Amino acid sequence: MEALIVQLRRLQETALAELTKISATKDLTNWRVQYLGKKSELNALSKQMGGLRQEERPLFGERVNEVRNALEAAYLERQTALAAAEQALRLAQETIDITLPGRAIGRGAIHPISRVIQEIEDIFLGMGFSIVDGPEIETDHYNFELLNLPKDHPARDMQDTFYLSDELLLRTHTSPMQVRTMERMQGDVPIKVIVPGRVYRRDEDDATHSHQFTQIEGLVVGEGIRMSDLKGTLESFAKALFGPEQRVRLRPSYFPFTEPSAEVDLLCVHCHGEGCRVCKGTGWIEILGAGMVHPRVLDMSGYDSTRYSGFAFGMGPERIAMLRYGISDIRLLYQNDLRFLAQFARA
Ligand code: 2NL
Repeated sequence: MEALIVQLRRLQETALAELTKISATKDLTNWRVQYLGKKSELNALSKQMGGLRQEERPLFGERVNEVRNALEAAYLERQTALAAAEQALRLAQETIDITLPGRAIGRGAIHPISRVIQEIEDIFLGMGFSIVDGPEIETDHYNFELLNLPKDHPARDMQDTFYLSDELLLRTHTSPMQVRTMERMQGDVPIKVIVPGRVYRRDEDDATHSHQFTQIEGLVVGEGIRMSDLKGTLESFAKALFGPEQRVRLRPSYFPFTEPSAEVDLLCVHCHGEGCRVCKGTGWIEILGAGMVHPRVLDMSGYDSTRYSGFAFGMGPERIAMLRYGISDIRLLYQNDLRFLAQFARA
């Protein structure tokens, strides 16, 4: 009995000493099998109870239970501690550094040409105009013929054209869409439209010319429409676009599709009339071409020119964008260089 008790104590000491060395859950399982399993030394010792005397058995049994309970308690404690340590390690490894700055997503900007077009559209919508658009591939008929530019007309040389075939071409102005609008309206009045869109001319590209650019044209047709209506409309437009101090000045000019025709100047947006580099000292800058719709154009589109009259105008959003934002080279508007475009992003 004494020897067995000593063996039990030694067993407990060894087992607990081994347990403290364990640092992985897999080794912990092996330990439990070794010291608490069916084939453990503890089990073997407890079976020796049969060889003891009757009165010794309760005490020995009590000792065996004490050792078993001690080992089981130590096992559970170690298991809890190991699980906690392993979880802490996993959490530490899986930590995300939320202080690391994210990758910024660049904010886009509206292209300066689009911005100018939107602004001009808003102004004319406010004056009761409608916006129409149409095809960039047009027929010679709509692009030239119906605009009083017959095949032998010298003004056709002014607009060197990209022809796709004898009859098809890339439109050289947005006027064909205004002619189509008059046709669609079948003699009804009033017509008040603006037509924004891309147009094409065979030109060498340089700082102020592009073979492809945008245009906004306007057309008003009704009874009793006069030159003063044209001037008043463009004056309201100029004030809305460049401020209430703006003024317009008409100079005689020539377009095949208007008579009379005029170049329309605005007070220089840079020096406001003083004279500077931008306006070449004149105090005025040309911004539009305009005129009273030629009687032949009205008649060809189904509006009796003895009863109806109208005015029309055309302008280039590129030129307005360049004046407004101080852009010196028109090509910057087409190259889509992000360093240029990003300057038009709103905060
Ligand atoms: C310019 C000049 C202009 C028109 C466009 C037009 C259209 C019809 C009838 C008569 Cl359907 N005229 N358009 C008239 C005068 C000038 O544009 O310098 N554009 C950039």
